[in-house]
Amino acid sequence: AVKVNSEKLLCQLRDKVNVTMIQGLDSPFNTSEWHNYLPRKKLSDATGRLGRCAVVSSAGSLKSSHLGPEIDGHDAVLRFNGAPTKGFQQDVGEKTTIRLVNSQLVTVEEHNFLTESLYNTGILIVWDPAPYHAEIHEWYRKLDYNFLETYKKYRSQHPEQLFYILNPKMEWELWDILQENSLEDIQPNPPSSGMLGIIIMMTICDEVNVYEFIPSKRQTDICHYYQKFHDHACTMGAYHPLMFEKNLVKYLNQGTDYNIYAHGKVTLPGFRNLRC
Ligand code: NCC
Repeated sequence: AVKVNSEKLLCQLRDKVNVTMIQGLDSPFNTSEWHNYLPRKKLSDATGRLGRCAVVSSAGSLKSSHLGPEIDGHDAVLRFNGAPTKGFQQDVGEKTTIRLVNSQLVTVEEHNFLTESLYNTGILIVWDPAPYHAEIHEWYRKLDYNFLETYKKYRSQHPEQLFYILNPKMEWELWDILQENSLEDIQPNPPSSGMLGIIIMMTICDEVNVYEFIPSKRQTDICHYYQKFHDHACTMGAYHPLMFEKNLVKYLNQGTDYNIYAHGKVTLPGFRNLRC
């Protein structure tokens, strides 16, 4: 149950959720050392104005979807964490314009973030769970995963690849809207990479097609399309308020219910096309 109409909700998202990347002016990143690591170009300048964009969830229901060509037909494609394309092109395509990764993936060594070639394509954005409405300073002192050393190393090794740090303000601005529009109390944890990625794309694209965030008829307990691991929580949520995110996205869908059923596809407008 969402409390306002979908046009209003879209306007709330546009006006209340600030999608920005950490910049050299943001204290405590305003040092000469950090100045060399953080990209100088704004994300929107780097990508240019994008028309149709795709967001590809990592859900197991992408398996056997044959959505690859349709996904690659977009101007830009956003993927998450360690989701591969090699070997899965038929179902998920091969274009990667932006990859949004969480700080755990960057930090925990078993993920091989520094050596896996998967990460060398496209623009990277990393995010880290921040304390509720924390200022950048407080977050910096209490990082959920201390990813900054690995970030610097990666930047030194791949200076030409754009690699942003998401301003953590966004997490809780978005969470507040999820909470305001829900009749139940939501767990006080930041939204999933999936939901953050959808909002990022809505700020830089005219139209965003999201695949298998809302599950199709292929819904499965298999967590990821690229692994054999089963866990119902991957789709329904445990730590992240995934159910609430999905209710909201379903509510905002401008496509048909058939597209959800058949392709797990939701169509959302870019923020710049709204009349608020
Ligand atoms: O699994 P994960 O997410 O990398 O998936 C990316 C996004 O796709 C959507 N998704 C995924 C699986 C599924 N069955 N249904 C879905 O809708 C979600 O929106 C999800 O956000 C994350 O959000 O960053 C997350 O990351 C993983 C893990 O850290 C990374 O894959 C790196 O290994 C988390 N899993 C664990 O920590 C065990 C997951 O909770 C959230």
